[in-house]
Amino acid sequence: MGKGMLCLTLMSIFIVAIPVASADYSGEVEYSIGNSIFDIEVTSEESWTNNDASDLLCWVDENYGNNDGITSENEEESYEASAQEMAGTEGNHYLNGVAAILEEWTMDLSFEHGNCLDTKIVTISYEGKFSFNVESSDKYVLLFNTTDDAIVNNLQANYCIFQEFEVQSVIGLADESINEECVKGFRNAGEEMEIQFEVTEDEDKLIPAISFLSTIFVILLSFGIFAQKT
Ligand SMILES: [Ca+2]
Ligand SMILES: [Ca+2]
Repeated sequence: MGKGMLCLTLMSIFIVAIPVASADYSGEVEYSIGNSIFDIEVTSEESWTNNDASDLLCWVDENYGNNDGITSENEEESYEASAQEMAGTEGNHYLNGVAAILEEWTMDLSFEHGNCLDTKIVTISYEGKFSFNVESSDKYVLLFNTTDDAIVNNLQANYCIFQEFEVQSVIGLADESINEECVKGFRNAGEEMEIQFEVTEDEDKLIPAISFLSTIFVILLSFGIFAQKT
């Protein structure tokens, strides 16, 4: 199939024109909850192909190596190690206006070592944690400051952190879907993402309901004992 034909096929699948800036990048990131909503865990997979892959590896050779046009294993490792230096810095997420602090961040690249211009594909997986030093509340706003770089339009974000919450509104994600646990969608370059959510009312009501029932049970029980004695 020629390239023109492929484009046409894709266009007919995606009737709504998606502003794809680069077909050479795609990624998926998943956020899950740690101990609480204040501790978020991240895993992510990205793939870079063709020109974007070459650009990335030539940049690694230049900035983490000897700039000889060959991206070696050593250079790969020193770039990977640089991710850990991100710990302690602020991330792009905000919870009720407070910036996330990156607690841990690791990165693993996979590619064939050699001439960076010949690179066909690079995959990168990330793992990390970030936390929010914010007071607990009934209502939350999670904000993500999305970069202007159009490649992020090809990054799917899955926020699976809403088990104990009810999502009220989502803006700034394309093709979004919302279920009980997760909000999923593609990032929108240059647009702030904002998810408003609240503590589930059921959770609040469940505990008083249980204690009300046990109070009645205790009353009935003591009445029974009292009635027997007389
Ligand atoms: Ca090199
Ligand atoms: Ca590696």
